[in-house]
Amino acid sequence: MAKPAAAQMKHDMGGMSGHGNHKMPMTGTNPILSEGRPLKDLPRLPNQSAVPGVFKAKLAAEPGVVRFAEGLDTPALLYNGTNPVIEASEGDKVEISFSNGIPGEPTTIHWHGMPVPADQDGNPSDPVASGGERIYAFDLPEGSAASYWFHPHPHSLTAEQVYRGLAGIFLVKPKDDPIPPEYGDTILMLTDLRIAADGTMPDSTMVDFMNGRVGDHVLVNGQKNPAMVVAFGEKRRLRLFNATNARFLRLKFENASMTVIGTDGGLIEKPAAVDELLLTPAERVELIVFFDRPGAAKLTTLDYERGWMGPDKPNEAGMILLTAHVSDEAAGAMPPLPAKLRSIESLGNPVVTRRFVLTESMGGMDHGGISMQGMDHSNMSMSSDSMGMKFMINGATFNMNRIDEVSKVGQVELWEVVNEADMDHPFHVHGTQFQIVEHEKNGKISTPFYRAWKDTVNIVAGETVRILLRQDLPGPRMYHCHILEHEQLGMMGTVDVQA
Ligand SMILES: [Cu+2]
Repeated sequence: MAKPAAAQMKHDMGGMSGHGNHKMPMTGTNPILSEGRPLKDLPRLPNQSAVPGVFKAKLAAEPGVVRFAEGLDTPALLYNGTNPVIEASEGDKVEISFSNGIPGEPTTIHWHGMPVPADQDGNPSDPVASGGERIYAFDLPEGSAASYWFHPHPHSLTAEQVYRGLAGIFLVKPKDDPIPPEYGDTILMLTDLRIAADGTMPDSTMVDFMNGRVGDHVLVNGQKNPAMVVAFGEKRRLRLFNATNARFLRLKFENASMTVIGTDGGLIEKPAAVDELLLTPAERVELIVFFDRPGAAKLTTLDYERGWMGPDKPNEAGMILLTAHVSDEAAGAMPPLPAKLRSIESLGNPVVTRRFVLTESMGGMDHGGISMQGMDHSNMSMSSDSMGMKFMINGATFNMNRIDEVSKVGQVELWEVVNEADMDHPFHVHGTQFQIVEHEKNGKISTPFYRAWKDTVNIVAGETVRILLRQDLPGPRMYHCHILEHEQLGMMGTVDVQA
């Protein structure tokens, strides 16, 4: 029998303060999650405003209980008891009355990728205390239609609040959508669950802090390998959100064809057929999947080397995330996908160049020299700073009271992000969308296949990625690694955008 949620949460929340002797769940005793159930839609947050062009709702972050495995209650942190979807339109005014019902912890809501004012964007410097309330208010400008998401961003607590369940989807719809409505519009929110034999989520270990926390099960809308039924010849619009703390998802659709139509910041210019794609933490992709073969089409994972350190390297390949059963009955006539989806102008010539160098330090030892072989991980749950692991940008860990860069509203900048670490780091910038100019590794330069708006880009170990960006709203903005444990251990900085 599960303990009451609040008591359980309190117990679980103690894990990062260093009392540390929680055991890793034993292999073989892990709960089995049932597969193949019909794919559920995440619940929509109802609009409480009757005024056209206004979206108003209440959101509460609070402890709750989720049934992931048969007969087991999993204490979690949720928004209104779930992972809600907010759907609004370009031009709308948004007003979210937020309350923090998490016992003993501050939190914030960060509107990931959205062009919201800095003081409405849930910065760590704007916490909502436990029991406190605030209103997040912002307008959705023309051209902002995209697949965004939202999650907490409090100082030193983001990683834990997110893996315990706090995340939601924010869809901004365009006034005129070029994608045929016959394709539907399906949200697939990918999360990563680690669940112990008693149904609880174990505390993070040192390996989790090093690599980012990877779970036992990658879930879609909270379900393991859910099923959808499609007609032979049907085309479906699928929006994939990587809402995991640290999973690198190299994805393939077996027995169906994938075409990319959108990225973090909305539609790309022209559809781009792909065989596979890499979706790193916090990234989104919009796909048209063409079910052009009978049988079962499966969204599966392929192997990816992202520079794992220490033991417990997860097997990335061969997970089945979603199964589409293709019926024998042919779909009705499907309108074609337009050849042109939108225009994306280049941001133009930068007037400022900034350089950000990403490095790791493992407790004073050279990161290549640390040996994790044979370490007993029953005792590896400990406070993150006790091991002295650091993740840095330009040699410094995050300091909330320090401005690292000073910029100007409307100024086009070239950011050169250099990964001198041994792991990949997905780099995210708040408050705007950027354009990737090029990737450089070992002197070899490659340019993206298509122009796209992005707010998160994976920087492969040893690679330099150059991006163009412009902030249109003033105020302090964070930039950080979206492996949330790395963000927590310092891989974050602040750019102050001046009016
Ligand atoms: Cu990182």
